[in-house]
Amino acid sequence: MNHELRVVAASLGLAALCGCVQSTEPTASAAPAAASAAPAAAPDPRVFDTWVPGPCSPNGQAQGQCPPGEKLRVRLVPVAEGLTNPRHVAFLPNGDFLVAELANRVRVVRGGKLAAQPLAGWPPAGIEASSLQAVAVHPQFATNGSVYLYYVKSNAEGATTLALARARLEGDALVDAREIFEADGWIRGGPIAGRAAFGPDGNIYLTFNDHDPNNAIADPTIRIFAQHLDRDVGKVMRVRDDGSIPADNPFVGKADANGQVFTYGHRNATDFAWHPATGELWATEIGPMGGDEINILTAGSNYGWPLVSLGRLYTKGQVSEQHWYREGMEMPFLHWTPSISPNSLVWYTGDKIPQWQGNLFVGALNGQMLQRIAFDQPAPQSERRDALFLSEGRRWRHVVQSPDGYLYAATERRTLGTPPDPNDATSGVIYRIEPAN
Ligand SMILES: [Ca+2]
Repeated sequence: MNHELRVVAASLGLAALCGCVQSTEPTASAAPAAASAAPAAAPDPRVFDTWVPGPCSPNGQAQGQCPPGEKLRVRLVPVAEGLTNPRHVAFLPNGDFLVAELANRVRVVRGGKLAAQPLAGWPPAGIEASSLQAVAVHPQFATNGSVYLYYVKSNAEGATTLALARARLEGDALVDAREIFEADGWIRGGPIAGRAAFGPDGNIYLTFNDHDPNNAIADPTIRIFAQHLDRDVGKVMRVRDDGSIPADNPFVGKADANGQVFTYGHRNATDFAWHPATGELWATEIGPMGGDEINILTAGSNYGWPLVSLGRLYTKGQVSEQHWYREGMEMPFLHWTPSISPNSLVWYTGDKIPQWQGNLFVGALNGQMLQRIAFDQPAPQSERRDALFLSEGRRWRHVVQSPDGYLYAATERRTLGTPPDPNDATSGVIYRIEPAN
């Protein structure tokens, strides 16, 4: 094996079946000396060989007269380092970008350099933000300067919900930050998480997990709220850019239903990606033990949780007495068992790595990989999933495409063990993925 190369783009399933793909080398070998051509290249570029199969070579090997595929060398360039729990990246039209850190800080990377100080003005007096989940930039940012913050809000009783604020970016400050929407999800205890993104329709799509304090036990009392339309937990919501409810939301005017609800029956929907050709809304969702999902969301649909799931509860029990399928509930388009914890997804449409155009990239937390999913592969394998960058040992929190056509990803490390590794706290890195051929 060539020791200069770390081969990490193995198709996991095929590798397990036939052993036909080289395995990952966990040790970090010296990267080639060639420096990145990008202006903001960091001193320690990481280079990986990946594999793009030929058009009639579904398993990555030559078959008959088919071309065997192509080696694709890519480099992970750390653009911003030392971040604390980065959760979400949002690009400005000029290529600068904002990073939401969990501890209520909005960082800014201008001209490829991380500003030392977070943006001033968040959270402002009067907004009870206890942590920051996402930051979104208005599609007309160039004229209105609007930036949105999606955050966890706490009350005096120790309960939490999610809320959305709008602010204006002026220089290095967020000004006039005002809460424009509060989700109907006050619950004491339980994990809480959400994402915010502008859709192509100009509305803001919001996720809210099931917020279930009983997620380690069988008691379904709280998680069943994911099926209740008069609660926002276990939902995807859709609001206008001023926080009001679009008149064409599916449950507007219905009794015992919140107008902001767009889809329901989610355990932990984590991110959105609109299909570049069809416009469909695809969403990652973290299941319980197994049963992670990608769903294609349509207004008003029910995605099953906590009655239907391809995973099991942490008790190892089934989620319900009819867990495999129910009439009127949507099954996932893709699923993973065992879990990889898909926390983000993006379609690659850029020109920087043409071999990846049309592929879906999924960032995984406990799977510690960026997964490349290629569709419309030749029969008998219509879909390929390749695990990238496993040797980095990182949790891939958010993956996004920049205005100039690169993939960027917010990552962090979480070492197992007690007490936690103190270095993990500032292990957040934003990578840019560049071709390195
Ligand atoms: Ca589901």
